Amino acid sequence: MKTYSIAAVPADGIGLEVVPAALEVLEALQKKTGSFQLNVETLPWGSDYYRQHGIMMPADGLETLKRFDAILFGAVGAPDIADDITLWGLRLRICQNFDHYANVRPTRLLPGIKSPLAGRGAGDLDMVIVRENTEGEYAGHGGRAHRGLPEEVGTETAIYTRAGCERIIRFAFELARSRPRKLLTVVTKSNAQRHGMVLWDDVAALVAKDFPDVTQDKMLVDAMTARMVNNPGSLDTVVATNLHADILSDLAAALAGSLGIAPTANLNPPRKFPSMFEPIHGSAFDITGKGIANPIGTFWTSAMMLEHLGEAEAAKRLMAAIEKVTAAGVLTPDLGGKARTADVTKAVCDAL
Ligand code: GGG
Repeated sequence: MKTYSIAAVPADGIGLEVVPAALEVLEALQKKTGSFQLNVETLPWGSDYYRQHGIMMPADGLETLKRFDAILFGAVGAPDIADDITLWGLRLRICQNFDHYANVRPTRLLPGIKSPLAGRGAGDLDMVIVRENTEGEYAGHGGRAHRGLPEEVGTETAIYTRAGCERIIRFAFELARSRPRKLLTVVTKSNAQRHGMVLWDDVAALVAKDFPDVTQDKMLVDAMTARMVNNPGSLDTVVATNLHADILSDLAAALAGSLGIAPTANLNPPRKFPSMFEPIHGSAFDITGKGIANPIGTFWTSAMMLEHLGEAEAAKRLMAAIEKVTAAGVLTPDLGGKARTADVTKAVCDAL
């Protein structure tokens, strides 16, 4: 039997509810299949850790994480701590230092879930957004000067490197090639942003030559939002910069019914560092502690984690159980249902 070590970092808000729910489901899955074992260690990092220690994770936290095969993450963000401190102190610290350059965000309509586009082509919604995850608008380059004075200035410089563009675009082409429709949409804003975004377009045109079997089209990010709403079925694999893809994937999740069901994988494709799996949603402190957080995004990302670890059969089984439960209408309030986190978790365990 194969054994994998998993670092669970629930972190903040509803992360502390959905990650334990996913661990319960993974426990049921390993008992049922008997083909793999997960040794899970939960690391108590996040905003509470910050309140006690002044940092979101220990100074040697990255060294600790390197020992694991994968990381199952919850969410970051707390009402009493600045968002840039929580995000950069934990989630981005891990993604940047572990070179998680490929952020993969699949979206499709699960059975029993109603899209806000119902009756308007939403049935064709089945896309995967590849988000560049280490540079671009999240390069962390910039600063503030003359703080508090009327002449204060803040700069936020997006950085696009040829190497960074090429590796993510190549990754996206490979992914597009592996999907039946072999269609890749490259999203930029190269009419207005005439340096880095034009570099993206140039690199995409070069990389496309290595993928003659993949159809490529180009969209400006503003027009892309309209296309996602008006004709989601015309999209399959999408690649975009860090910020653009972050925004587009929230839209995609909303079109698929709720941010609560959307998963994301932060991958280090050469596997030099453990990859990290998490729901797209944040800490959602408006519903924290109410027991109604939707755990489906964390279950789905757990299936992605299993697939990444090489447990494709178990991943399929978990997805089938999730779909059985959504089809049966066991849904949390964000999806119009009355089920609680614990009800959905139990239903998925039973379905397994
Ligand atoms: N589970 C994802 C999460 O906690 N996201 C918090 C957040 O604010 N993320 C911003 C970003 O990823 O750009």
